[in-house]
Amino acid sequence: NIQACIFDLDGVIVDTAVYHYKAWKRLANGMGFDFTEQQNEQLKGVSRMASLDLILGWGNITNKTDDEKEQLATQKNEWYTDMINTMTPAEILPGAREFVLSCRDAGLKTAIGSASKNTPTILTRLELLPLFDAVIDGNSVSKPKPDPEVFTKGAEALQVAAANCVVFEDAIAGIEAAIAGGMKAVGIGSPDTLKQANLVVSGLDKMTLEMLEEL
Ligand code: B16
Ligand code: MG
Repeated sequence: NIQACIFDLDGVIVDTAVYHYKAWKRLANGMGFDFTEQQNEQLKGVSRMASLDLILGWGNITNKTDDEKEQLATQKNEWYTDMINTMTPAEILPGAREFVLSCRDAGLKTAIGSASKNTPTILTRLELLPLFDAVIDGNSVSKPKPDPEVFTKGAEALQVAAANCVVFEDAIAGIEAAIAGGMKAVGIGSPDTLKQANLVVSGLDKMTLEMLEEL
């Protein structure tokens, strides 16, 4: 009874996490500290300002005003957008384009549900915009994952009931958001991390339409 597939962007369709990491690392290094790739895992699916708060905490930096935080986030985003502005369709993760196309061929609706305000740029660079019936992103939601808002708005835009939607997510907060919204959740990554998901695969290249029927 699955009628719609809603895809997270970063970590599911494309690996922008490496670019986010480079930009945040440069920002942290400029303030005199560093953080690990493992800490970077905690930033996945987390909004820009919430990510900054986590990073400042790791550096024990407690004296930034809201204005200064705004400037830091803007600086990071400039470095980040410099990198994503040169992305090409070759950077689409294995099987992602093919799986979305097979969903559409089978008559399922497709949408993007991402925390990123850079979603339109990324989808344009990857030439993927025509593959989605709706795009809900960081520009159109007020409550970050694990709040289900981004996916609930996606289901509404597609005019499909939540129970008939499946969400594909690489972040724990994203899986929680899908479940909280009354949807099925497929984790992209490791079953040890994404415990709440109905099913976990290593990537969309391992996903088939038959697997949707068993959710
Ligand atoms: P931006 P997703 C998330 O995208 C990223 O995983 C997260 O690392 C990032 O901080 C967030 O978008 C906001 O991105 O700074 O571009 O608005 O995984 O929800 O597609
Ligand atoms: Mg993600």
